[in-house]
Amino acid sequence: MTVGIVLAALLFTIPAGPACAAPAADASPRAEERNRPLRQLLDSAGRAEWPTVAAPEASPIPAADERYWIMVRASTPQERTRISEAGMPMDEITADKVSGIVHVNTVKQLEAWGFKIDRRIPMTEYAQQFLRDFPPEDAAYRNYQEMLDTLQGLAQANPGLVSLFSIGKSIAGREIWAVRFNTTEFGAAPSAKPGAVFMGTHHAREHLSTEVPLLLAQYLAANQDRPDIRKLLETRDVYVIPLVNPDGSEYDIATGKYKWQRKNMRVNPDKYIGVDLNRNYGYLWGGPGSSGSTWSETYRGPSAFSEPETQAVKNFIEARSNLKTLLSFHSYSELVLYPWGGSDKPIANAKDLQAFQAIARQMAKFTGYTDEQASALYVACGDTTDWAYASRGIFAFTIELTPKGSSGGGFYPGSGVIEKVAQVNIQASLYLISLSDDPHQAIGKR
Ligand code: 0X9
Ligand code: ZN
Repeated sequence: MTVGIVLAALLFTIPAGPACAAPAADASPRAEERNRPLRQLLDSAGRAEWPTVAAPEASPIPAADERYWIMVRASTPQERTRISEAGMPMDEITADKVSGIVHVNTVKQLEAWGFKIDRRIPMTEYAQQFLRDFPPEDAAYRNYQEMLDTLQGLAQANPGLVSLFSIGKSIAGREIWAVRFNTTEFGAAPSAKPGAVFMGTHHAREHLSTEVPLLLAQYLAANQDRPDIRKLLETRDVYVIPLVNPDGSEYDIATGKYKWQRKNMRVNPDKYIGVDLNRNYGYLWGGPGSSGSTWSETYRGPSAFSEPETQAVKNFIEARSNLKTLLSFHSYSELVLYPWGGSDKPIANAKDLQAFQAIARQMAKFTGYTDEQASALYVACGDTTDWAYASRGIFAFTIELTPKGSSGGGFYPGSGVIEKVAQVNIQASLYLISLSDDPHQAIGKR
């Protein structure tokens, strides 16, 4: 299916509205790559100019980098002066060594002058080792700062629609950001309009689950003048929290090589790192499918909501009684899941169960994924959606993005999948937003 056809399906039957204004594009190669998927998403439909967001200047690795990181023996100021004359900035100095990044000519000069070079690493390798970002081939994925740049750009460009605020801090002190789409209320002001919340990346390595809600937010802003989207925006209170676990996510990419991190970055008393945030929510906390061992990938934490990240989500949701629907993006497996996940019993309220099933079925149609009760995958207590439904009556879903397997799937499916995955999940998300006034209306529309 072409992008145009997908978007035509997405946009229901209402014709396109006028294009949005586009701020100046960030022309850096990295920003170009990062903005590419969504540009295609929109431009190929012949629709809105894409409002690109200014990003900090990137430092791409030159194609033919003639520099080296080196460590040279030097113990006196005189030696260091001479080394400096050869063209070496001394980034680090110890009693008997200096290290820094130099051109190959400096290496030759130092050797000619008789200096002993203990270590030399080509710059391309050095950057791979120490780059605090996604590997270059996955530059389209946004790190924490780039995600924040995107959200700030949306809020600045759309003051009558988008507001940005933090729902709380992570265990390492990073803000957990939310953008709100509401035409009449901003920031933390309460709203009587039915609310929908979209979240991503409870699990650090599931970076695609940050991109999808981010792209949903960008889509809503870019298409705000389309009559169907306008109608949704005027009648709903929509929140997007793309990165619930910012510490884990940044740790996962900190060296330029993925770390396969799942949990948050809590340093447990025995020094094992992390709590599984999707086992830390308060409904049936501590039950099957979660672990009490700190070393476990499904460690549930010492108590329900022990983690600042889940506590922030809890506070956010409990402060907003208008929230009616929730979608938490994870990866991977191509599934649309509904409660219960902590029990293999079905939801007792027959009308709610019917609505959950009908909505999941429809979202599965939009995405091509499989819909089922979460426990059909496996029983696991303490996840977001069980708590949201049990404690707040919210129609809460988990979507597992991307296929299984190594090619175009798994936790690191590559940047090539972003556009397609976003397209179908934006459709499912718009559907969920549209139902948020009364999720039961889905019954009978299967
Ligand atoms: O195990 C999880 O938390 C989710 N899968 S993931 O691979 N992203 O880790 C699935 C949660 C679904 N809920 C339950 N089965 N309870
Ligand atoms: Zn997950």
